[in-house]
Amino acid sequence: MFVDRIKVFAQAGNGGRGSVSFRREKFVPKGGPDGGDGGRGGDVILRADRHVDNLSNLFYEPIIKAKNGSHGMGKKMHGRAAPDKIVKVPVGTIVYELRNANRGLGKEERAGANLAAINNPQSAINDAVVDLIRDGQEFVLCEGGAGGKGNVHFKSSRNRAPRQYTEGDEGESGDFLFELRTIADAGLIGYPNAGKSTLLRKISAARPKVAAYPFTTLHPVIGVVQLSEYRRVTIADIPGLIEGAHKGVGLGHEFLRHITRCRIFLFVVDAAGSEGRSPVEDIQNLRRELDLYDSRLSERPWFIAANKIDLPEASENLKTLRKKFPKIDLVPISAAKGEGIDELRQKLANWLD
Ligand SMILES: Nc1nc2c(ncn2[C@@H]2O[C@H](COP(=O)(O)OP(=O)(O)OP(=O)(O)O)[C@@H](O)[C@H]2O)c(=O)[nH]1
Ligand SMILES: [Mg+2]
Repeated sequence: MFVDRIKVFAQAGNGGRGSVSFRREKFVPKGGPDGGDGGRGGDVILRADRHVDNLSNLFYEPIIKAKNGSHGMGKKMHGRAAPDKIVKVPVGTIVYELRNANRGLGKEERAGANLAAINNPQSAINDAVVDLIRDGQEFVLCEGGAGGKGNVHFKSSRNRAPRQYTEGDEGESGDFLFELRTIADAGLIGYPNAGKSTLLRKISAARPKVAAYPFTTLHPVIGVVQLSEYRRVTIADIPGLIEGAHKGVGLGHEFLRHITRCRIFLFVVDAAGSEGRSPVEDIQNLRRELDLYDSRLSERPWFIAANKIDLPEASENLKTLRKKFPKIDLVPISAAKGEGIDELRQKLANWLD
């Protein structure tokens, strides 16, 4: 299962209570207070891990809790600090705190607010708490409570047998929205069946499914392309887009956020027009969808991979494509037959420099 958006409740551990205790030993009358401090509650820590590719582990465990610190004990013994709870998330995870989280709402009200937040993230959530963009990057999402003080701290000249202590502090908690925005150098944009996944299989070790029906790819897949011994780039294959994708038609819109961080876009187009559409219009429509989704995306560098040139209809369309987009780098390829792939790899290196 691929999960790229999920609501999570996180709670750090509470600090342990301080202890009230008095030293009792043979030959030491009135030994004085010796109650130790409580231990610290565990933190909830997020760690970006490149081996994790989506948020599905949180789907089964949407409540993250760190343990409480132990209470203090006699003989000035401190309670044990609780271990931190470390949660691995994919690189590219953005965390938002949900508004109203934890603010005295009833259970149902809270559920309603959270649902609204998920359906309309812009309106109901606060700014991002953190954006985990590097492998190994850590972030303390909820801090554990400090331990309470034992009665040993409350001894004074006037009170030699204090019974005071303090409770441990409560650990931080909150409702959060975790959202994955894949990080890749290049994003493949195209209609369903254009051959995006076939291409990714050809140039990387990634194995997205390929089939002759639309919407074969149901979630983003990242491929690593080894350009040289020292140079590797990542490419994101996202589900096919169709007109209206920015409004949620097809599968497209849900996944467009995965290409918002790509440095370049590679438009993969069926140059043979094998489904009766014109490749030129395909590109124009796709460009419009990007623009409608987020106008900043249409300003990013883009290039064309004119696919399926093994089919005879492609040659005429290639000419029209070149005429229509004279300033845009175009590489004719056949992802299925492996033609033009070497040239495409070289161009990728140039484009990304
Ligand atoms: N003739 C020919 N067919 C190709 C070529 N590349 C891909 N195909 C075929 O086109 C169909 C769709 O390929 P996919 O790679 O699944 O297309 P996609 O763009 O990933 O499609 P979605 O995941 O549905 O968006 C498959 O039947 C492929 O075999 C090519 O270069 N030439
Ligand atoms: Mg595909």
